Amino acid sequence: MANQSIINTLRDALTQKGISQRELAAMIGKDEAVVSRWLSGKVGISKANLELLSNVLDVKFDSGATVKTVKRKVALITGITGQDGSFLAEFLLDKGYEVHGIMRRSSSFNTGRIEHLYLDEWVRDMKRRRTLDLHYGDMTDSSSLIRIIQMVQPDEIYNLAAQSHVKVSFDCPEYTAEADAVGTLRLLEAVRILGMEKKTRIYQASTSELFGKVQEIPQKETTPFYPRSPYGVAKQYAFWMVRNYREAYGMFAVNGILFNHESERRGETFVTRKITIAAARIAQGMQDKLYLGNLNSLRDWGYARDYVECMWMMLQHDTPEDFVIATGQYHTVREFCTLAFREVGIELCWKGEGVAEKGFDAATGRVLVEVDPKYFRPTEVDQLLGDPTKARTLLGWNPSKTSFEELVRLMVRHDMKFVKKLKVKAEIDNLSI
Ligand code: NDP
Ligand code: GDR
Repeated sequence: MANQSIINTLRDALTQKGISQRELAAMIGKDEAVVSRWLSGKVGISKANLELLSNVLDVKFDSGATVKTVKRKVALITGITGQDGSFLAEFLLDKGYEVHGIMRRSSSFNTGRIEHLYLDEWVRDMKRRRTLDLHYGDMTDSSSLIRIIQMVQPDEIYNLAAQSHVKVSFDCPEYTAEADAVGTLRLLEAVRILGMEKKTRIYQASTSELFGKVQEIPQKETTPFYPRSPYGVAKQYAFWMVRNYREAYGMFAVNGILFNHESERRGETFVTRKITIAAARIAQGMQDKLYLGNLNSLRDWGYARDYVECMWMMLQHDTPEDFVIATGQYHTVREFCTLAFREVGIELCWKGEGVAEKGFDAATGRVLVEVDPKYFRPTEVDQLLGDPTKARTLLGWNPSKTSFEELVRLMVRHDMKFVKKLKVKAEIDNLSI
């Protein structure tokens, strides 16, 4: 006869995970009748089969015959299709989390950054239980947020969804407020309406844009805010809402005040990726010139993969607190450009001032970079430099894991390959016409 506690625990695991006897049988390659006999206690389960069940169901066997279910932590990521969302999903899956993401409907696929995490498995067997699940929703739609949070019952929510482009926020200020400011309120309210204030920890993607016209250098957690764009103002509303819900309802809700972080997955209209793609295209003869806005702008640029780790660390901390996340070093847009072009073998030299400034290929004298005032912002954030001391001391986070030079290098190397593929594809398309 089988040990009753094993049977009970296996039954619980199947119920918790919503897996039928038939599905379990398919998952472990056995006949359904065998599983049925195990669960009815008519036959015992061998040690090898217990091990197999342990692996597929995430149940742990101790040295005695008892079995304890190890509940995976459940995380919900808004903005999972974005740069940070994709890195965070990878990070949490590696940590053994069950990960859910909210994606919005779009007329074409917007899941390019996360396809490697779910598509294979999904295409192979749609019935198989996945550790990454996507749900349609939108930060402008409370009902979708409530429905998803109720269904997923997350232990942790990472609110990364936003209209995140500062320049675009001047063109679409109302939508930016809806998604970035009121959207955050909708999320907080959803958790409160569902009575999950004590269960669910919330991370809010706050930003160095809160400091805007900086009131001190470097900026730290206590530096006063002075946002300079509809985006910055919307994020300031969200920042204070998170703090207010923490103080008013005792929620574990925290702000990560993250400075610019970039990667090979960065959106192509942000300045770093715009530069690395252009450098790669120019080097491969696919583009003549790069047009930029403010070359003097100073930013504290880090690597996105390093920053998502810190989001998680904030939610594992004993107390809910806000943290500045930055490298503590800054560079101009011009410096980023010089380094990126050097990486593809082009040495730039700069001549002229203001809108007349140009970047020349030192070897050929060809103009490769020019200023176009259309990329200027109505109000600019001239410089941002963060002080990550609190995160380093309290969380043990390492702000210098990836250097500025390494960041530029890894982005350019990625884009050289990326552009090469585009070039080959364009050549094949031309041949087939
Ligand atoms: P991205 O622009 O790459 O990603 C934004 C994500 O939000 C995308 O998944 C996007 O979906 C989604 N989204 C936009 N609007 C809505 C909406 N109305 N409802 C649901 N989802 C929506 O940003 P990052 O990954 O770079 O940044 C993540 C977060 O961190 C953002 O909130 C950003 O403001 C903030 N932040 C970013 C910093 C950075 O340097 N990267 C620094 C500080 C803060 P879709 O793919 O369909 O567009
Ligand atoms: P930012 O990033 O506004 O800091 O917001 P972005 O890369 O757009 O601009 C950085 C600086 O570069 C200057 N710049 C240009 N910017 C763009 N996009 N295109 C250009 O051609 C160009 N030329 C010069 C800008 O004026 C600016 O000073 C990012 C976003 O990820 C936000 O969501 C996030 O909150 C902040 O970083 C921290």
